Amino acid sequence: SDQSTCRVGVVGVPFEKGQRNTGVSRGPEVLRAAGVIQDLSSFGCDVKDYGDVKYEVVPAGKQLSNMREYDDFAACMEKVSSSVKQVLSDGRLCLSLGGDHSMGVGTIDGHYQAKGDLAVLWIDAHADINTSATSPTGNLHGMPVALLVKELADYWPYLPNMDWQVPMLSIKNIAYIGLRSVDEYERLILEKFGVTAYAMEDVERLGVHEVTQRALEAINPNGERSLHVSFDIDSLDPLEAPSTGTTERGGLSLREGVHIMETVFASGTLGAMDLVEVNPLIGSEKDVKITVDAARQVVRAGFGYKRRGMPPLLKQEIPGY
Ligand code: HAR
Ligand code: MN
Ligand code: MN
Repeated sequence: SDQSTCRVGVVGVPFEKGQRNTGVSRGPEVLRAAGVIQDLSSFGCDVKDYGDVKYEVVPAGKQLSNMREYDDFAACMEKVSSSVKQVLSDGRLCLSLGGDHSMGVGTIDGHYQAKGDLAVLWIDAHADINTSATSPTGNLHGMPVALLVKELADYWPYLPNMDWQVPMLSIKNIAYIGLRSVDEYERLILEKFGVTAYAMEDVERLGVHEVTQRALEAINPNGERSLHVSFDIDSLDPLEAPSTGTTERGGLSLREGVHIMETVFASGTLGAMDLVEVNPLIGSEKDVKITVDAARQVVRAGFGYKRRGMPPLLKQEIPGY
């Protein structure tokens, strides 16, 4: 059955310097402790934990303007990229647990190095497509998409210690779902390049299934590209995922998030998934549990879990007396 072919490698990215809240770096630890890995093995995935990414900082020797904690970012993402590349080269799908969303630079770079041309589905309340010249905050978790796309390469200064990373994505091969907090220059970029972007009002108008099908069709019409899904937990409504640094009300329901990932799985194109921005130091204990449970449901849907139920793994006959 196709259950036994589900092979997954998990990479933890305890990185939080792409934004200002303490705690996101503990995402991998709380997601593992809650049972993300057992969730997948419980329905037949062969899961291997590759552990957490570690890095040593090499100072760039100059300050980069409006890119907070750049040295740590550059050093960490090089390691993230090699870990993700390793998992995929071992013949596994890759699940990367964040960590803040700046890690998308590392995970997508590693995915590209292993699989070549990609399609990227970016599920987020935010577009994360600021450059250092347009970012209102200097937070790197608002910039990963702009670092990855060829079309914006000329809008960056020279980035020391990032020579390993060459912008390789075509902006046409990215689609967004869930947008509801987009900065002015981000909006300008999305319009200028005609980026496929389904904001919340599109989810309302078309429904989540249609939006997801259209997004996948736009970025991967023949299904020949390996699909990277970068799932920011803040795409969900704060009622469903309160423990994250930049909540935006009016978001996706957990059911919509799960439906997107079930549709992704059904497409048969998934190569790698990121689950980012879970911050266990935000909110009450109950908030954290709600958020982590939501993350687990979204992840398992992406790797093949069906809400209608899964058949038994070993014994295929109905037990009798
Ligand atoms: N657009 C704002 C900025 O650039 C806020 C960005 C992001 N927050 C996130 N990423 N959680 O999706 O700083
Ligand atoms: Mn994000
Ligand atoms: Mn976000």
